[in-house]
Amino acid sequence: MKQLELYARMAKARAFELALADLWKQGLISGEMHLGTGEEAIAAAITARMRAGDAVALDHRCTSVLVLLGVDMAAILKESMGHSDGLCRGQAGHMHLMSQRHLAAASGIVGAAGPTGAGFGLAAKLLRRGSVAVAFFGDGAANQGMLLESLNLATAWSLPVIFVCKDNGWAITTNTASVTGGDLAARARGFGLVVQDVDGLDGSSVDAAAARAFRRARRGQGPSFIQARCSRLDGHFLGDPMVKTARQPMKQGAEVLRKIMAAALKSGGGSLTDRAGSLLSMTRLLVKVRDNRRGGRNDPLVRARRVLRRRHGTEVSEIEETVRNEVRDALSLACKDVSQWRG
Ligand SMILES: Cc1ncc(C[n+]2csc(CCOP(=O)(O)OP(=O)(O)O)c2C)c(N)n1
Ligand SMILES: [Mg+2]
Repeated sequence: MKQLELYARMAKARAFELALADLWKQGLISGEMHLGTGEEAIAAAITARMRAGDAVALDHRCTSVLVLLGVDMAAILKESMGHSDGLCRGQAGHMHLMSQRHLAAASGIVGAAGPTGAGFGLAAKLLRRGSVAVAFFGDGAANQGMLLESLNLATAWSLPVIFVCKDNGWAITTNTASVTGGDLAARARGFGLVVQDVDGLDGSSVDAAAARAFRRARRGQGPSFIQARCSRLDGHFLGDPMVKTARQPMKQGAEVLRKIMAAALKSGGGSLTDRAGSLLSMTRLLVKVRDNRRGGRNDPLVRARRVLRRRHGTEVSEIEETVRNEVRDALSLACKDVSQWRG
């Protein structure tokens, strides 16, 4: 059954990223850690339609897609920990993971998935007819010039590229609507792409859009743009202060409020009405952030489980057990090697 298959993929992606989060919390991964929690339905549905010869360009939230394409989980874990035996010999970290065998390349340069995806699309058109390139990027990236240039070339050259915009509404602390002129779907349509706007928290909706986009691309009918609306469940990075404030308003928010009130009482700057307005919009944003919590109503796994639970409860539990075991095995393999390496 398609929904169970999608759920199994989503659960695997989630279990893997929770393992990454654990390693990061233990201090075994240095630097920022960006998880794709909230994007699992998108990753699951799109990767399920990919086959050998298809290529994928990824952004800084790349691990779910790589895992679902079958990249070795222990190798990704080792890479994230900087192990010389990792997927990219410890040189890539978690944001620049690549696998030549899977034709997959990630970049932390926001918007880079556009040109990389278009390049993969050109290679598919010239060298591997019937193959497809997928470019995953965020709503923030959709305002980058190089991404817009890629949309243009993809239609001008009728490249078999599927541009997947994972629209979570944020670019770090910027509410992307506040810096986006017009709307992304209309913009992509303006470049001549076929556009679909879908609920990215629902695997079946993404799957239906993916079916159409892959069919077009494989038949040589040109590029598509899927705008998939999703959530950012763990903030921009792990330990995101905005998430901490939103989720523990009494603890964190009081301090923020104290500073804002102190600033409001000082003379100069905006009027009291302006400041009150800012405070109100900030509170609204924090409520939005609070609602997007893992395990909450905007969590795609919670939604999928709710649909499946009644009729397929046993299968759901089995799936969860299986993916937990797979990830645990990868984790113990990766960490065994790490302790040898560190010792
Ligand atoms: C060219 C470039 N500019 C800025 C940054 C800093 N930066 C990292 S992630 C990010 C936000 C990206 O937002 P979006 O594309 O919506 O992805 P999201 O983090 O929401 O998944 C920014 C601005 C960067 N890495 N590269
Ligand atoms: Mg975003």
